[in-house]
Amino acid sequence: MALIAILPGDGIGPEVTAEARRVLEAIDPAFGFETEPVGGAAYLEYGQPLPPQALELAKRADAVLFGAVGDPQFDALARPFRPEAAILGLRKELGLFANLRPAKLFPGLEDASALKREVAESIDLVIVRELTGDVYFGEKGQRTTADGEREGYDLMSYTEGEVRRIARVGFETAMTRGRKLCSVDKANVLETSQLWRDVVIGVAADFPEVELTHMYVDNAAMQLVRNPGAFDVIVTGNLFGDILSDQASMCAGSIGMLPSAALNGSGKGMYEPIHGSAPDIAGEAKANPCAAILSAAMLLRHSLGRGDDADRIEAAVADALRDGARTADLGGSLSTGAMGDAILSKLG
Ligand code: GGG
Repeated sequence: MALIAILPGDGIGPEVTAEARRVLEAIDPAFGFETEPVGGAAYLEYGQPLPPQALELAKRADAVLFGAVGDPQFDALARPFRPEAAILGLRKELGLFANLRPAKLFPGLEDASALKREVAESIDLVIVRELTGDVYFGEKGQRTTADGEREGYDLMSYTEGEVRRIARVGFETAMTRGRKLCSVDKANVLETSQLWRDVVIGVAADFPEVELTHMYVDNAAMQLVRNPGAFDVIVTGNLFGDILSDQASMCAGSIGMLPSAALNGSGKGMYEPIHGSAPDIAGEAKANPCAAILSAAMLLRHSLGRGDDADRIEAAVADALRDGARTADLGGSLSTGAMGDAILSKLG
């Protein structure tokens, strides 16, 4: 039976992954689970954010359910010891180059959206974010200039191969949906983006049924709040995708609603809510578990070949929300566990 690695991480990570695990147990009591600390929690216990046993578990498991990492108490640490090194290390070690971030407004959440109701209703898109390149993984550091000033740098680079493989995921995703792909870059300024655009146009030849458009990232940020319904699938780089998906989440009601799947093309994947560890509400049972539960649904669909069970979970979330179940971020007062109960009660 499938082994699911749970890496809860920091802050609200353990609270939301606990609810996602309850849902997975309800789907199939035979699933196996193993848990290891990562992030700040692992640093405190083992002196490193991604201990070898956590990485070994992630490699051995059929799929990984990740919570969130980060805490201001670790801000002064050198980068390799900071909690975020766990998430970046896992993505790199597992080769998880493609990040699917669906954003849609669940019926009933119109008033929670940052947008006007009639605009909010139209949002139903997927952001395909490149996940193992760009400034996150380029050469980085701090140095002193000739004038004696401190200077920080993060190299932005993409190879043709890196762009080609994420572009293919973008086109393939568009083929499963509305057959519209918007490639987001900053090709009027950045060399990486000019290469990005050339390569995406080359890949488009293999997908004649998909309507391809290009948009500068600043315009995409504007269009996401002006007319999100115009987007079907967005393919973009690591940094732009990180920022645009947080923006899209507020259009869809809350950052607590957006799941994600990080994939490497082998069936193996790491699934996590797009939100961070929210240390301000950690331990208060206020966190919205929907994004983690929807991430568990993506895990079933993409890594375990159980699309019907994924559909059941997504329908249960929609039903619970339609009945008025709300955590604080959605304007309600349910605890994390009570929101999990509301969703479980709809699973049938
Ligand atoms: N669950 C998402 C999370 O923990 N985010 C914190 C983080 O390090 N994010 C960086 C990124 O997603 O690239």
